[in-house]
Amino acid sequence: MTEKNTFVRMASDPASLIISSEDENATMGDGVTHQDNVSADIMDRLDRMAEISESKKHLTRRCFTPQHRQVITLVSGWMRDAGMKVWEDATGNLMGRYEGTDDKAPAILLGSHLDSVVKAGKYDGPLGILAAIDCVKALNIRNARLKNPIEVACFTDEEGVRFQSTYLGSRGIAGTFDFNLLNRADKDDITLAEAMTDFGLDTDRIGEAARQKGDFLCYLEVHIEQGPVLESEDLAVCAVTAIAGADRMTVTATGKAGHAGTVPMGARQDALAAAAECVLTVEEVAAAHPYAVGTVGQIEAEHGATNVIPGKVVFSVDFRAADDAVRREAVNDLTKRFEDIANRRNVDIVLEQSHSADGVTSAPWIVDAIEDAMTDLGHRPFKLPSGAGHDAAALAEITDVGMIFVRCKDGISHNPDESITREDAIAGAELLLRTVERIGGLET
Ligand code: HGY
Ligand code: MN
Ligand code: MN
Repeated sequence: MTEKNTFVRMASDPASLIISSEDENATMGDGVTHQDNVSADIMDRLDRMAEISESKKHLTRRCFTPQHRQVITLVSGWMRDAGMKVWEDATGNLMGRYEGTDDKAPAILLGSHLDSVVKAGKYDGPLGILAAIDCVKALNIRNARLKNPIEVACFTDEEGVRFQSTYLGSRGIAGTFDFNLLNRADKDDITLAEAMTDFGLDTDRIGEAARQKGDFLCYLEVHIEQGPVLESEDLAVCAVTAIAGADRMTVTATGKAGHAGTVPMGARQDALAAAAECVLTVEEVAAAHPYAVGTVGQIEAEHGATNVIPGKVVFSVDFRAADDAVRREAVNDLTKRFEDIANRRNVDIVLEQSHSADGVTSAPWIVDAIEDAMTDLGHRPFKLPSGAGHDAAALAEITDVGMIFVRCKDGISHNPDESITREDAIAGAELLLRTVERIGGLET
């Protein structure tokens, strides 16, 4: 039964939606939509978050740092203003909840991550957080309630920069937190357990962050594409079909330090030369496998000096592929070739796996809801897989997941030149809202 001034739109599922006449798509004169008003200052808020950095020269915000605390303080205020109840969970995720009309219904979980890589862009993580907050704000100012509650998660540590941990907060919620990480130390020799304790958390209670499978109807995340496809398709947004699996390793090459001027080339056990050959091997093996990528992002010669033959070198390997079997085969190939290099150069090479996650597929019903919402909003429906990892991959353990990509300039990310337009940021927030309305059964 619908009230005057309302209309019913059949949702992607049998349940119909009752949308108030102030449908957020209705223009408020000169084409300005409801979302334009709700997210009018989204770029200013993203700039504000980007100012909270460990460095004065660039944006770096790792987990459990004073800057993590500062950004929680800032964002939690925005979450309260949007109408949410706000708390921090036992792994340091900042959480918010906007009640629905049926308190027994599972929540729709939205969100993204608060942490960044080193010398990061402004939008990787924070865009998804603000899109989620604005989705709730858009409902709240219309006094609209879904059947399902909405929860927003601002995850502690997705990038894994400080402790090579990745998905730390989202795995806390998924109940897959790796407690072995607690003894892992950062570059200042502070362990994760110490950092979490200093942050005000009790590491004995980490398990309390875990949510049950039935708690959520789904998890939806807005994120910049971090690739060039949407730009080439001249599209602002799209649905994400899958998230590639990844292996991360820390490799230690141990040779023999020596005098750069006196040790003949044939008698050297040069750890850095061995590591350099490994780096090029990562590149060759990735190139030899379909849709695989391999990266050595960090390398350090211990006590390195110009006139010393490096005795010990530590470097990282990040290896991914669209297909899990291909990734596993490639990593095996890599391991064997590292052994050959070790034998030929009389250098010891040890690989320690720091992360391994298989690929994750978005729930088809969510991809459909996103594409239907794209049609509602006048976008050409489009979808593509993600080569980048996202918290959605961790949450897939306990609920169906889906993602919305937003176009970013030249596909640049993990780089201060990361750039999006205000219109595309708002388009991402608007598509999230429409998808949530389609999934959540809006009631006014
Ligand atoms: O590494 C990734 O794919 C993500 O940015 N953490
Ligand atoms: Mn990200
Ligand atoms: Mn990232």
